[in-house]
Amino acid sequence: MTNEMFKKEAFKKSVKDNVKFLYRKTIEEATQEQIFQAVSYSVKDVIIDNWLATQKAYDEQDPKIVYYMSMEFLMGRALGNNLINLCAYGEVKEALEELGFDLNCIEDQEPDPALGNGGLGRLAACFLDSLATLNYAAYGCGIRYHYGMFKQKIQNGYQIEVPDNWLKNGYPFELRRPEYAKEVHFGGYVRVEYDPEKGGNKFIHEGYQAVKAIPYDMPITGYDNDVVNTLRIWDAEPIVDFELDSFDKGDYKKAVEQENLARNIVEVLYPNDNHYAGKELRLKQQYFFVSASLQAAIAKYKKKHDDIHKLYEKVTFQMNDTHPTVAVAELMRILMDEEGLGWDEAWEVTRKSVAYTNHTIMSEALEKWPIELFSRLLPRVYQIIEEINRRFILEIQAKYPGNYEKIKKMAIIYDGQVKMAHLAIAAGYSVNGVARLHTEILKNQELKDFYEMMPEKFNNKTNGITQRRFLLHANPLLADWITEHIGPDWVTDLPQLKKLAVYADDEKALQEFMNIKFKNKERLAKYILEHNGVEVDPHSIFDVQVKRLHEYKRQLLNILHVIYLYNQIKMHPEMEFYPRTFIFGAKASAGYATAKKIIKLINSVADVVNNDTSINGKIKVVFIENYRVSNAEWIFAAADVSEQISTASKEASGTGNMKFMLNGAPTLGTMDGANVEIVEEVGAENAFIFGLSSDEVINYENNGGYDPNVIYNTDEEIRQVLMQLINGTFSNDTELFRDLYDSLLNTKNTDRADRYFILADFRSYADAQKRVEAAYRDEKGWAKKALLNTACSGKFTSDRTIQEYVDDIWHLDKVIVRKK
Ligand code: B1N
Repeated sequence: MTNEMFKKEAFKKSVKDNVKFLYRKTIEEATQEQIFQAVSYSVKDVIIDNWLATQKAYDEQDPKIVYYMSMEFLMGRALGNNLINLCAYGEVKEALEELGFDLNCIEDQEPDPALGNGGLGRLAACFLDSLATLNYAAYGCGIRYHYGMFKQKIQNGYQIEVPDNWLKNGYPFELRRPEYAKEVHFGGYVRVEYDPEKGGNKFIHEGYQAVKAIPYDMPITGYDNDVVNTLRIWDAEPIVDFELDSFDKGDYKKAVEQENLARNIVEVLYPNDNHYAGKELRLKQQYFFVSASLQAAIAKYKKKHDDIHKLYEKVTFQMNDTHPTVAVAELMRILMDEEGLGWDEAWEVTRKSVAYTNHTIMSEALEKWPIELFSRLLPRVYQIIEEINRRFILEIQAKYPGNYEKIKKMAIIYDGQVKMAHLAIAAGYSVNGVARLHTEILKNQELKDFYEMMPEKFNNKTNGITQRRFLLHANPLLADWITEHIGPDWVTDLPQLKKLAVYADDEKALQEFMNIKFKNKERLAKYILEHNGVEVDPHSIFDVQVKRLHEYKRQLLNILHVIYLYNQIKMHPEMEFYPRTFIFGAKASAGYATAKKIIKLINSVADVVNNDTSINGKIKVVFIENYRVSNAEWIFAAADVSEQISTASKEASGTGNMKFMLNGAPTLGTMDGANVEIVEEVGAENAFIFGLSSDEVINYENNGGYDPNVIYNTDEEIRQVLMQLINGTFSNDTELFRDLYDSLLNTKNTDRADRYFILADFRSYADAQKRVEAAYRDEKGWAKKALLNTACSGKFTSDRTIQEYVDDIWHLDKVIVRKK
């Protein structure tokens, strides 16, 4: 099913024409980047027709729409993905070859739109792919950051952050829509006036600063169904230029301030993952895109419907964590102050329209805004939150008379802070966690009081990933092999992969499966040589941990274990050891000192180990610079072992774990997040599980932690590894890693020692690693495990996740797009 446009000759002509129009060049004269632009415009041309057809279908069929509200969309490159979803990848590859170009190199010209940090942002991107593929009407709503996630350079082993100017050459897959601009107001004060018509008070917001929000739309193509949905990201522009006339001299200062506000607001993505910094600009960003998105959604609804009381029948807002939770109060404001509804009517509409997803229980990620800041920046919105809080407290009191503990724990405003999660739960009609274990922890621990008061709101939606990007595009060899064996339906029906299980004992199939893995390892080895200058052996075990750097994810456990193995090999040169390549990739938040120090440690260990000829290259350590969506695709395809080693209870779900599994890498992990469900699907014999359970961890935590010094004092080998952090083994500066050493043993900090149970889990981890090695030596046994991981990964498609959101939360209708 290909489009006319993708007939080779027509496509080649279109590319040539674009090169001519855009650059006044012939195809021979154009640079690779210019070819990328020209090809993208040719592809966009096809997409625009589908986009129009989709809008028309939505207009005619009037389906309910979900607005996925998220501060982050980690889209990754669009060109290859669009070609995949348009089923035109092969044709376009050939057409370009005939013009003398390699599609892979052309794809490589595209900046990686990195408008997100990690899992939360990438999940949003996978959800958009699945929504379009499943024929649901959806908008992604977010921010057009001028600078996305920074580029990471490694210099002398340290992370250096380089600005990501992704818009520098213009981004071909976006469309500016100035006709849908909206105004957003900050600061000022609220004047209360009696309105005789209403028989009540009117609230008039005055003295504010205004910013113009301009939407840019990016097309989201569904797979082979002609659907094109929209990711709408908002840019900010000053309002002064078109209102300058009305400014008297006294307003000049304000005009300049407004201009600065507009300039700053969308400048940069906060590079924090699982961490709340409490910055005023961040709250401005949140309100900015939430207000603009809600205004646009309501304007669209009103075009077709005249009863705003029934908004929730056609519209639902999913809040991706608490970051867009100000939506609750903003919707109330619009309904009351602009649409003229009374409180009770507005509340009825609001509580039926908004739903909340929780993505973390890490306490440092909880958003709690100081009242002073909040009320100064958003005076009217704050007023509304106060009233929501007052009424919510009355409800708590009615349910638990005299129980003031409950109020203290559950109030939306308490201790001088606005607690965004409490607001989201009090207002939302649904509260979900992102893996079964995580949801259980929410219900029984973190949000226990809320669950007891309103159990009907709570539900689980285990995360998923799109197989279109993370298998079909990322791993073409395996994708083709699978299609040869079970047909192509897995592309939109991932549980079909189960059919591969019959090959689990078929020697030829296993051999082919592992040959593909080997080719992917060669591809990655080449990348590593080109980008890191390190030579790695594709015959070694590729043991991979790629994800954001965070203490709870325990990259430190991994590298300490590498040191331990290194010591073992040095001490027992004759011992059997299967060569291993430990591959890391991780960005650390710019302000997260411990995380950055762990990056330095990994690189320092790499320096020592990789250059120690006495170990005959048995261990290699590689830190892949600038881990991001585009190189992730190659990394997952090449992995033998998937390191998912977070402290149990801390990783809400994880989604990288699913991408490894899909590509045939068994999990080496703790019983945390979605690992639990991965093991359930693939069987414990096809994974390597270790460590404390979440119950054990939570138990320790509720009782003041545990004492790592007992382990330090009794386990000589662990003690040696720790000593090596501070005795000059990995740095001449013996103080360099002192903080890491201290964090584990608490000889200096007042904080709890080894918060993330690294020493507690060390032995169990080392054992699991031994089991990995033994299993890998058994070639056929390993191939079977690898293949079964792919075969059993069907549950983890985001298509399944989205269908569950639709069935249990959103209740959307399918839309069929037919082109004339
Ligand atoms: O969300 C992912 C999960 O798979 C991960 O387990 C989880 O860690 C991740 C504040 C976050 N939770 N919270 C964040 C990101 C940015 C920020 O500013 C918090 N990210 C997650 C998808 O469910």
